[in-house]
Amino acid sequence: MTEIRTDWTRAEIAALFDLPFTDLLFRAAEMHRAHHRAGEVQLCTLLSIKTGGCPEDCGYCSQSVKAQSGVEATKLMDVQQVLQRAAQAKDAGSQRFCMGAAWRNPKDRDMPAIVEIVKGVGAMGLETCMTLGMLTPRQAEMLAEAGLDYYNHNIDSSPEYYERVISTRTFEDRLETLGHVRAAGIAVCSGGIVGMGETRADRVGFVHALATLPRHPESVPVNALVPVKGTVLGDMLADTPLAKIDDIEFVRTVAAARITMPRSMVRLSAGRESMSEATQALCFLAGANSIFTGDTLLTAPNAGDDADGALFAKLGLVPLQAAEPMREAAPLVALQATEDVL
Ligand code: SAM
Ligand code: DTB
Ligand code: SF4
Repeated sequence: MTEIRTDWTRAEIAALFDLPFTDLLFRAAEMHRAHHRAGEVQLCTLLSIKTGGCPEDCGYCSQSVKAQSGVEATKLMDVQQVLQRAAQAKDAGSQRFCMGAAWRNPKDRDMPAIVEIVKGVGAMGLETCMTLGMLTPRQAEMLAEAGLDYYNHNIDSSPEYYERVISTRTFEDRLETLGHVRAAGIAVCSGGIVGMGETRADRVGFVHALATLPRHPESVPVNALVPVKGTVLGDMLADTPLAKIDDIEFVRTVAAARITMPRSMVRLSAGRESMSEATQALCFLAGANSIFTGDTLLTAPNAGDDADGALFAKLGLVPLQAAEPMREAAPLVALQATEDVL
């Protein structure tokens, strides 16, 4: 069995990135097969339960008050409405329901509704994940007591590049919240974004920061930047056509995450909509084993169930049969396109 290491050096991770592409893929695929059923991919659904008007200045985000993205600010959704959307996601075959709020941090007055939502979604037999911004230790405990399975809080990039993308909170702030989440006993979901104009060294630093946490995040989302007009990064990239992340480099990042964090679920997250089927297939070969399904992420478009059904059928992939901290078995039939396509 592979040794799970948290003492990776940047030089070792850089050496992985530098491998000939097929060697890197081979190693990642081997690691994937040693720890996971390689033909299975977890299906997760996202819902923005509180959209826009966020006081943070994350340069990629359509929901920041600093962005002129046209995203309208809303209040926290009604509990029953969220539960209805969770039920729809479950019917569509989703296994994890991830809820995001455009907050710097939840206010204590928001917590009773959040707790009710976690309990309600968990009772449906869905894995629950929330991303609400920074948490106090007490808020993390409240979420744990409500039965929250995962908390998503991304480190986003290398510590050095992070400061160039976000100024309203620090990398250390992010780590502090991750510490509170761990201490409360909630599984950690933390990853970041590739394609924000960072260098290879930043991508190495990003994987290194995650792979050297005291415990690896159970879930590692790797997003490709969705360039949104009106955001700092979206506008910057629009003026620099060559800045879009190279597909092979994106796959290399996924592979490095898989090799350094063998047991984690590596999620091919935002940006799939503009990725070719072949690139997505390479990501699955490189060890990605989780995706977001449905037409929308939080505010940006996503590939959609029909496209995913067709892709799964083409690639012979099936939804994950049973995820680790699952409360009860999820339905297996999700994306039915097999006959249509073959
Ligand atoms: N406000 C909370 C926070 O920042 O922790 C939760 C919501 S935030 C939208 C969740 C994550 O989505 C961010 O950390 C970032 O990694 C990712 N994200 C946001 N906008 C994105 C974009 N345009 N392209 C790719 N990923 C994005
Ligand atoms: C994550 O790493 N990616 C998801 C989830 N965690 C919350 C969010 C992606 C957001 C993409 C941009 C949008 O929809 O606005
Ligand atoms: Fe706010 Fe999260 Fe968007 Fe940053 S990424 S602006 S914290 S919603």
